[in-house]
This record gives sequence, C-alpha cells and structure tokens, in this order.
Amino acid sequence: MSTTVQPPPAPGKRINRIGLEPIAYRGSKTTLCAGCGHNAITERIIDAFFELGVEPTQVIKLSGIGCSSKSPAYFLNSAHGFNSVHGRMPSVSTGAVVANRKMIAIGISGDGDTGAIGIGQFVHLMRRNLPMIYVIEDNGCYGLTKGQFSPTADLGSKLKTGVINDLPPIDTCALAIELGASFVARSFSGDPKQLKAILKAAISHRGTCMIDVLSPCVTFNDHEGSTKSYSYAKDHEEPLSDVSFVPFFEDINVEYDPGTTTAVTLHNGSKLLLSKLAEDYNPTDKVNALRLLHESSGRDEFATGILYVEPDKPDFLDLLGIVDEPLAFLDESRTRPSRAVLDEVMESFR
Ligand SMILES: Cc1ncc(C[n+]2csc(CCOP(=O)(O)OP(=O)(O)O)c2C)c(N)n1
Ligand code: SF4
Ligand SMILES: [Mg+2]
Repeated sequence: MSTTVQPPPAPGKRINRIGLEPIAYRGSKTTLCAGCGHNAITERIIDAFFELGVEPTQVIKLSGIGCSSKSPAYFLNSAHGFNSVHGRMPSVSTGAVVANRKMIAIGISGDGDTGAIGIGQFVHLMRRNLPMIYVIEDNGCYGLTKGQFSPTADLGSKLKTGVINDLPPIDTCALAIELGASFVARSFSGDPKQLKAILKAAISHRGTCMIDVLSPCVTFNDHEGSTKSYSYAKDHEEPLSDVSFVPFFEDINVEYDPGTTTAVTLHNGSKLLLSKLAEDYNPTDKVNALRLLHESSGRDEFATGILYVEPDKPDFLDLLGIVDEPLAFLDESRTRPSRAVLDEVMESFR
C-alpha cells in the first residue's frame, strides 16, 4: 500500500505520530448550510483520525444519499471513497471490507438513508458485525429534500409547517444492539469532546461501530416543537459517563479509580475509560443497555455515550474464515480452484 508523501512540516507546525499535519486529514470545502450539525461531525472525524495518526490512504469512506452522505467529501481527501445510491452503503461497504480487510472503513449515513430506504441493508450489516464505523448523522428529517419527517422523528414532533408527526420513532441504537453490533454509541454534534473520544475508540475497535449522532438541521428542523433542534438536544441530553480514550501508543497504565470508572480494553490494546456521571452504567451488559434506552426515551431524554461494547466479539471476517492477506491482492492461483478441484466438484453432482 502506498504512503502519502508530505513535505517536512515548518517549525512549530502541529504534526501527528506519523508526521502528518491536520491538513492531510481535511477534505473539500463543505457545501452544507452554515451551522449544520453534519459539519461539526466532520470536524471531529478529522480530529480523531489526525490525533490517532491513521494513514489517510488506509481509510475508505462510504456513504449513501443525503446532506449527511455528502460529508465524506469534506474529510480525508486522500482516502478511498465510494458514494453509493440511497440506502445501499452497507452492501458496498461489505464488499469493500471483505475485499481488503486492512482498510479502515467509515460510512456516513443519515436517519433517512438508514432508517427508511436503507433499513433492510442496515439490519443485515448490524447482525454481521462487519468491521466498520457506521455514523448516522441524525436530524430527524430528510434535509436534502427539504425537511420531511424521517423514521427517527419523535412522535408529536412538529415540522416548520406545523405538521405533527403521528408515528413512533425507530431507535437505531436499540436496533443495532439487539441485532449484534459490538460497539454502539450515541452522541450530539454539539458535544465535541464526547464525540471525538467515541470516534477514536471506534477507530480502535474491531467489529461494527454504530454511532448515532444527533445533528440538528438548522434549515428545516431547528425550531420550537422539534425534538432534534439544538436547544432541545442541549436540554435533554443525558450523558451516561465522561468518555475518555487512551490510544495503545500512549501510556496505557493510566490511573483511575475502579469504583467510579469502568475501563474497557479494545482489540489493539487501547483503553476506553468511562467515568460515571448520571448513574453506574455497565456498557458490556446488553439487556441493561436496552433497558436504559427504553427508560430514557420514556423520560423524553436521550442518553449519550458508549451504550454497548463487546470488544472480543467475532466479526464478519472471522465468521467467514477469511485469510489475513487482503483478498484483493491474492493472485489467481490462490483464489481460483484448480481444474482438478473443479472437475471433482462437477463429478460430485453426477
Ligand atoms: C432511490 C431514491 N429515493 C429517494 C431519493 C430522494 N432523497 C434524496 S436524499 C433523501 C433523504 C435524505 O435524508 P437523510 O438520510 O436523513 O439525510 P439528510 O439530508 O437529512 O442528512 C431522499 C428521500 C433518492 N435520492 N433516491
Ligand atoms: S438542509 Fe439541513 S441537513 Fe442539509 S445541509 Fe442544510 S442544515 Fe444540513
Ligand atoms: Mg436526516
């Protein structure tokens, strides 16, 4: 795999552990509305990859259709990318990850792209625990097509036009946990510290990381009566714990009090430290996670933080028994059965 060759940084410039400056992690200039939550998420993705020192050409960015799905154009310019059709990002991601298991895959979807047209593909991605980061930029509406309700809009939420949503929402986090994703989190685009820590942990996890990020649409869904507006989110966010992340290349013998902090060791040795805020929460207990989601939505609150993590769960590639070398680089002699083997197979059908 090729490595990005950058000129040496000027004295005093910020560089990461692989010698790259933040600019190497940026993308094209955003064309989304000023103040859109999706732009804030893009910034945190840039920070997380820069601070972890991930080689951008080792990343593949994927998306469907929507304002949210345009976001991969605004980060990691030199990464690989595939902008698929509406709701079809999971199947394209599956193909890419199976073809080259060495890539870090990050998919950006919307609540419409995932919860409506893409729900079938989403369900199967979660149950397969495909190693990828799957971000839903959740604004409760179809921003790109002028703000109609999406399936994550809350019952009773009001459109700008005064129309009231009369359908209950899909909780994508509860669905992902139930189906088998091994890392499930919820955050808010207006909570940069928490979101960055969650993204860094996700980059270090092996398995499906489903992160639902409340991301207000300032143009169509940020008014009084909306439950996905900035002010509603600020008033109703219920952070479960203070999330911090210690990467494997730093001193992981950090001190913490096990009485107040839960530590989870991720697959590459990095540590996730969760210091309790609201309640004593165990993110490795699936039933507890589902109960918490039901209880907090019953109080009209949205719990944020790492909701569920299962660091050692076999992923889709383990289940398929795929070899360590990327399939994309194996030569034909290793991928194609010999004539003798094919003859044997044909013989078995006689
Ligand atoms: C097959 C198909 N059906 C419908 C559309 C129209 N369409 C484009 S984006 C979109 C919804 C986007 O909503 P969401 O995924 O929540 O993204 P947002 O714009 O809110 O970030 C729809 C219905 C389309 N592009 N393709
Ligand atoms: S329409 Fe809404 S979701 Fe789309 S870019 Fe503007 S603020 Fe963001
Ligand atoms: Mg949306």
